[in-house]
Amino acid sequence: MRRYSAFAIAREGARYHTGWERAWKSPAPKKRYDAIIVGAGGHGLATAYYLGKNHGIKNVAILEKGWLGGGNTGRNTTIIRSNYLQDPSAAIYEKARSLYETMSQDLNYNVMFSPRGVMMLAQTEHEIRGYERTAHANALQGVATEFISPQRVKELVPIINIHGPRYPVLGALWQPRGGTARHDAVAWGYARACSDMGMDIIQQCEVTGVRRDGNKVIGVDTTKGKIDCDKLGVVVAGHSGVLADMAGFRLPIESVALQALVSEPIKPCMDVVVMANTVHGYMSQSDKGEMVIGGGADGYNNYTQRGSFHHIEETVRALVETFPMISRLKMLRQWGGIVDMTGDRSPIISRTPVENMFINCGWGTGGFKAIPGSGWAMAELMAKGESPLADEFTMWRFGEGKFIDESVAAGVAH
Ligand code: FAD
Ligand code: PYC
Repeated sequence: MRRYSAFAIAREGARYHTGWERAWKSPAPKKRYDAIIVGAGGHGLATAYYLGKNHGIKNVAILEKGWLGGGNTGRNTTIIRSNYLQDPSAAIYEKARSLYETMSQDLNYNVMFSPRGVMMLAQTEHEIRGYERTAHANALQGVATEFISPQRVKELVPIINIHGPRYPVLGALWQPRGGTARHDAVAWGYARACSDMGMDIIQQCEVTGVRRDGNKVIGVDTTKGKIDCDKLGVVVAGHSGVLADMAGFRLPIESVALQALVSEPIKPCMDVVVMANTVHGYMSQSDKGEMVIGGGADGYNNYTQRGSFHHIEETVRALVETFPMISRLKMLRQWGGIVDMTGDRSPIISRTPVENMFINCGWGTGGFKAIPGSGWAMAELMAKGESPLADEFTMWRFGEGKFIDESVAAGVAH
């Protein structure tokens, strides 16, 4: 086991946070790789990392059309939890949550995992039943959650108003080992570890075509030229449909914007994460003191990575009854990311109709929490042709009617 000290972590963090990452030199692509991963978001980087670490496959390139972590990975609100209903979901999200617990040591990079606890408020009778059912399912799955009373909610979150006239707090699904992590540190930590293994992370390199010999993938066309590979992993979130189209098949994915905003920094006032799904809002406090706030997804499909004023208004208006103190906060920043939604709100980790081409997408509004588990499963699938964690998440389940319905656990309105 590598030794590291708090000082070493701080020094590493400073090196990245002061702009070292902006000077990351993308190497020129080689002519051929054993595996190419398209997309240097968290899921793509984690896939490459576990290909090297778990399966010894290190002649790997990660191709990114923008900059590493610049997609949803660097735009998300970092909630980590594994309180899903269905067994295959609980397995992969809990695997991911448990890998987050030791990620800083594993990568020797401080990802600031903070298991401060996540609660999902029940504000209707219907939600009480739903969350009690999830707590029972989680008990059988070995995921530690419990349904707690309104009084316990108030003890854990003193700033909450549990007696709202329209949306009283009737209880909550509580996962004490859920929490948050620093999103860009997760991307940079995996990136550095991949680079240390000799992998190439090539930024400003957009994949523009998938090349095949018959039905077998042989490489990609990119804005930096042709590159050959034995295996291709496509991990591009909201652009998955575009890549599938290049390879000649269709995916059941819709791309929509999900927005978030942060307030000015204030003194520590809330040390857990709260999601209020009936009112379509959620909130946590960052280490800098900003209140991190998000709402539901936009109601129409698009590829515009932007926020909008009407969305701020809707989200904040919804949350103000439950958190009256936010009515006096100044908002600082707002942004959007393009999330890849499937019909059953569960991901796709799958072989494709093209031999040796694999796809990982459909994490929708909730994939940050899954990054290590997803990378673990995708790497296993690419290396061995199968992975127990990924078995149920094939793209063919939509044709077979074997949905993994997680519309409640997804936790964000869409
Ligand atoms: P991305 O990080 O988007 O990476 C995909 C990469 O592929 C991008 O960098 C893109 O540039 C690249 N790419 C695309 N096309 C090409 C191409 N042709 N060639 C090369 N590269 C290409 N999840 C949670 O679990 N908890 C949360 O609290 C949470 N909050 C969220 C809040 C917001 C506002 C948003 C937008 C999302 C949120 N999510 C959350 C969801 C989460 O961010 C995503 O599910 C996750 O980050 C997806 O990671 P990824 O690696 O698949 O995608
Ligand atoms: O999946 O927990 C989640 C989430 C919260 C906000 C966006 N996604």
